[in-house]
Amino acid sequence: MIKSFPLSLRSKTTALKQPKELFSFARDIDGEWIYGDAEAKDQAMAYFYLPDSDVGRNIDLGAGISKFKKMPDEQNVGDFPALLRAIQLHEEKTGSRISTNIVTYRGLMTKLLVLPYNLNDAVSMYVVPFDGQLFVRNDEDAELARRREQNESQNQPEGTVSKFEYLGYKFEAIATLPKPWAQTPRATIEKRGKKLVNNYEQYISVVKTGIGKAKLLLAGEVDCVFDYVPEDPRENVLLHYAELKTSRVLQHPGQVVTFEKKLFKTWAQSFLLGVGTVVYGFRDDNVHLQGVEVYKTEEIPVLIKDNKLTDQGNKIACTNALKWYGAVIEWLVEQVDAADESKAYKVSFDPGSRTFSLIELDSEEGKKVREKTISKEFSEWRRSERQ
Ligand code: 0WD
Ligand code: CA
Repeated sequence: MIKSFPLSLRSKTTALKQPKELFSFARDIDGEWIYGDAEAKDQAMAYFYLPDSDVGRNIDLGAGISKFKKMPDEQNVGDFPALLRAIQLHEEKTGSRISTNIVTYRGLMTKLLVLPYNLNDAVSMYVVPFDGQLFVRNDEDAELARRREQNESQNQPEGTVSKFEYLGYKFEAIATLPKPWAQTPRATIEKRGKKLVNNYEQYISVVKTGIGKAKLLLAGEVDCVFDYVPEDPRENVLLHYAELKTSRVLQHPGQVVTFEKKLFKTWAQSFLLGVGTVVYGFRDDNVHLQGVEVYKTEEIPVLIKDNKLTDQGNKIACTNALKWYGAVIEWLVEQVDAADESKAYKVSFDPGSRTFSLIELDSEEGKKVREKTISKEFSEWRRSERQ
């Protein structure tokens, strides 16, 4: 069975739910997972701290690159068993099952949301119905092949990091503290420019959100707390989180066009998880930090809309992207029987033919994908719940 979905389809309305954090988990410097919301917050949350005096210091975002601790690409592909284990532990603790239509990593939904303005990027992911929900997992082989291709085209030896990839992690290291400022020893603040940089440590927020009639559980990496964590648990902590990014300084109109596309992707990524703030570090060609700009996520669609420099051509409209995303999610939920545990599907977008399709896998491949996606432990947990 192959079904394709016209790229021109849009839902009429985009009834959106404000995402709400259910819990968090984290990965430590050794690549071990930290489960439990309190533990993850205590051990892995970072706090934004970048005073103007630091920004004026011409910080070298390439410094320390030879000491970068890089997780091998094959291990850094969006760990599905870890997510399912985190969900199970949360369900055991609360005594209730999270019953969204879709369970997935945020990054995959970002790919769908930005698709109308990224028609040159292929998309490939698996959909596995289980226990009344659709578990959407990355096509890791395609992802790794894409990364290898990218490394080869940039003459980047495997296992090493390019200056441009490194500077993003370096910016995070110089712009955050491991504890709120008041609780951080002065020496830690002063020495953070020398801190070893790695891509092992990450804090992952798991949120419940929705578009149209569909409800989604999304797990996504959050870079830091922008201002403070509200004491009242009824307040929305997500609005206090920030996404950190870097960009080259903007000097020519052409660079503004490129930046706007990047800002659109960052908006999509942050919007899906409900992250309140986006912080951009701007660097020169020698990768020295030249300036910092803070954006509220909800303001970005208006900034893009009002940008006169990008008024020509296929002007990006965030609401248009949302209507596409809403229609695709609705279509997926309608097409795939979430109760049929004998099947598995691939969702893909092929830039060559510009087709967006849903393909039922043959029974052998389907079985493999199912086994890889739904861990035995999670399957047993949910089965025990059903009785
Ligand atoms: O397809 C996915 N969602 C992937 C997820 C592809 C590769 C890795 N991951 C991993 C992440 O490392 C993390 O463990 O999944 C977890 C969180 O996923 P997410 O929040 O859904 O991922 P996304 O929104 O795509 O990216 C968040 C961060 C990135 O930060 P920036 O500022 O660059 O958006 O996850 C990292 C990266 O730090 N990340 C990657 N790191 C190396 N290679 C990659 C990648 N291909 N993709 C995301
Ligand atoms: Ca980031």
